[in-house]
Amino acid sequence: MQKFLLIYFIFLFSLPILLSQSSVLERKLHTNWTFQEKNSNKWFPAAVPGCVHTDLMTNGIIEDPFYRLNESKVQWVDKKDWIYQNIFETNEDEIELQNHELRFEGLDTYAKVYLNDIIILESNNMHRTYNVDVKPFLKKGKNTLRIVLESPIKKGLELYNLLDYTIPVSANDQAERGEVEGEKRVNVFTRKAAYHYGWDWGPRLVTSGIWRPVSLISWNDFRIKDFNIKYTFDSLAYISVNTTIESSIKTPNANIIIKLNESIVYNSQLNLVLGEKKHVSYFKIDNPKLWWPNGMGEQYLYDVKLELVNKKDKALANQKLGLRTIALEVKDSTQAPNFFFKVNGLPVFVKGVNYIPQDIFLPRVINNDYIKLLSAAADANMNMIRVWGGGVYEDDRFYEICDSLGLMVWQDFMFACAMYPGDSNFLENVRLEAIDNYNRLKKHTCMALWCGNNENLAAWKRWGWENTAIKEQSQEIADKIWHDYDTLFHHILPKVVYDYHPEHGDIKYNIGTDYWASSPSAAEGIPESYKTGDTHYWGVWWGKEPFENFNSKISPFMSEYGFQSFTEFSSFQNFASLEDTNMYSEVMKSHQRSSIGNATIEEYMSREFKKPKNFESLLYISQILQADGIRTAIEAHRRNKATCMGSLYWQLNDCWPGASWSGIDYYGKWKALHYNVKNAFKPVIISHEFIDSNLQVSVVSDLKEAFNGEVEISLIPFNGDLIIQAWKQQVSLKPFEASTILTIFKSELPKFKNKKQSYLKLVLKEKGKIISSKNIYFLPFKDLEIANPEIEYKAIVNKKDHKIDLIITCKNFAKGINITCNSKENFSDNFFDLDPGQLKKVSIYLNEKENSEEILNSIKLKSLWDGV
Ligand code: BMA
Repeated sequence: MQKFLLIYFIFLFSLPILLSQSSVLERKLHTNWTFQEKNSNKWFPAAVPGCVHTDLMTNGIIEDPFYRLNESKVQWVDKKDWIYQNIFETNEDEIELQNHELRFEGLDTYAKVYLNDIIILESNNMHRTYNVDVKPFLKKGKNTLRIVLESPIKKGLELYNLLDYTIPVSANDQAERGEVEGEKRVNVFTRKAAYHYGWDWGPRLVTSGIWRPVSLISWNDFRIKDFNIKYTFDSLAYISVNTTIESSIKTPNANIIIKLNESIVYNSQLNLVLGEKKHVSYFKIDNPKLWWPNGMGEQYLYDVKLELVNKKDKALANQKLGLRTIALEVKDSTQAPNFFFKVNGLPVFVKGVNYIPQDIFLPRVINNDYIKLLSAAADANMNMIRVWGGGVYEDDRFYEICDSLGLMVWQDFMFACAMYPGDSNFLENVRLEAIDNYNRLKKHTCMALWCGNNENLAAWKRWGWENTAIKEQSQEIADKIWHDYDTLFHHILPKVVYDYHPEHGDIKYNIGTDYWASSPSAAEGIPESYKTGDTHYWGVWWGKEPFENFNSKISPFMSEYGFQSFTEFSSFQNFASLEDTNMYSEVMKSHQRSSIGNATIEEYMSREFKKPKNFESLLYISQILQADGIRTAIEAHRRNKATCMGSLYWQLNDCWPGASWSGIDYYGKWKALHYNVKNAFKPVIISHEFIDSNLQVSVVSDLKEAFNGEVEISLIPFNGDLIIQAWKQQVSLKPFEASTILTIFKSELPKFKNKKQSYLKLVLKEKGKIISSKNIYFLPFKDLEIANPEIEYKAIVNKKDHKIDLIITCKNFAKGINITCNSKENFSDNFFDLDPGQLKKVSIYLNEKENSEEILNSIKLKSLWDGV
């Protein structure tokens, strides 16, 4: 945890800026905005970046849509057009500069932009950045910038009605809840985050707004428009820097200087020309330090600074540079593994998670949220995040933090669970969006893979959409829909990745970022097979299959699988009231968007646990259930690393408060799942599986070096009497190896007479220290005879380190010990099992503002025994 806190502070105080140029004036236009509903005459203060729903909330016009059932009261907002207006001043010095550009990094979505009543831009894609030359329109003194945002629903309906066929779209578009005419699912017509239209873990709140920064950029003479770094390395690294310079003067006397970690490594004269010029500079690094994913080594990042200077002016730009190779290796089904990532030449078992946007109202997500969430992922031993295709291409901060934490990024293009239009306007819009974002993100060391879409292929070929289109429309229409799919995902997007790929420049460099057309798929255009490619396994949850099936449903790369839980009680209290404390209350049903949600949690819970004794216990036990299930999956994937090289569960986080598959709730509270994932993703784990009722014990290592340790297995009665130390064995594993180290035949197992009163404990030690452990229960918890654990704790306040240490013990075995208190922060551990008579230390981290007395008085501990 400490390492991540340190990184957190470094980020807080040194926000890296990608392009900061002294001769270039860059001014954010983020103050003095007002907004109105079009054709009303009342203006209200507005926030930019922001969105209409949050502005309406701030002005007291709507209530918080997250609270109870309020979401349904604000469905009118997306049917209206909105106007945002800003009056900004320019002074004499500024207006004198030769070039002026307005940069819009995010307009959501159908925007007409006027500067001093002259239309300067019409945009229709929230994922794009628009740069507009405003020199002819900018005035000295007052300038009025007005942005008219048309209703995305009205526009969507217009486009929908123009088509003479129906494009299949999943029910995640909650058109009915959105009170859309004819319940038409219009999300695919608009290049806007699909999850705004609803998803099975989120509300339907279709926003409009200026969701990313707006800046006025003014400059004289020249500027660095862009720069890209390419490299190749072994014992020496050869670096080439491609700079695009834009100049409005011709002077022979400019110099281009490159500094690496503050030392000059390149200095050369350059002749500027009017307009754009490209310049390539080269330098070498002796004994280069490499960048590694989390858990495999250091995330070394060089600091590259570029200066363009002449006697009068100076333009600056900088970038972080991590030296690494990342490649996706795809092979045929006769080979194993056949779908895996190699970093710096070594195969990497991918441990990670799927990410969705952190809020339905995107501008509310701030730097701190990125740091906390991504640090939590790295802290849980992850090395990859999949940015799922129904959200957005994330903010640069997201990728910068991933670079620093060693989190590789699997980046979907923004297409999910739908087929899409194929007209030329749509395709060109998407192509430009892909270029914008590919170029922006390729500068990041963390980028590992670009993927065309999420589940569009699966929907068409496996969920039956193709057949329905043939039946309900015609073969010709089905062919057209597939043709449009093929054009977009097999031609346009891979071409962007190819054309703008750093490898495809003047020299063959080896920093790859690959393209995979659809997740899941076996190969291009071929649905998932479990033999090649990646899979989304949803037999558990959607198919109601038992958790044990995670042990056998294993493919070369598990890019999705998951199970839901509820938020903890303190989070519930933020969005609901005490009258809602029933799983089937209107509020609980409304904050559950999976069509089979609460009943499915209840069904799985009844397989494993006794009926929770109250609502609070239900919430808590749902988290234990989810954590146990997903841990089964992670361990199974890791044990089978000979064939399976990746495990990304669904999902890391939430965009609103409610039931979902997340391991961290909307308020940042770690669920039981996240604590358990941290253990399951440790570099070396002990694990088990019953095969034909024989117990197989395995050890899995992701270490680059060999592992030597010792396994101990004991039979422990719940009351702690007569612990039987049953097996002890030395283990030696080769680098990256997973191996079954012991099989205990079923004939040996009955030695443990009383299956209701004892459990088997697997412990893995390295140099005498426990590094991983696992409890095996012989029956479902509901059939075990667990007594009151009689948990006790002692609290020690550590003011210096802002924490409270709890020393916890129990007389009898305790399952899922859950600490709650008023602290806003998470704990060093939680939801853990404790052996009878053992001591466990847990730290509660406090933030600067938290009062330790208050926290101490609010501490409560419970375990499964208290909940049923
Ligand atoms: C996956 C995702 C999402 C969805 C999740 C849970 O397949 O791609 O579309 O939210 O399942 O159903």
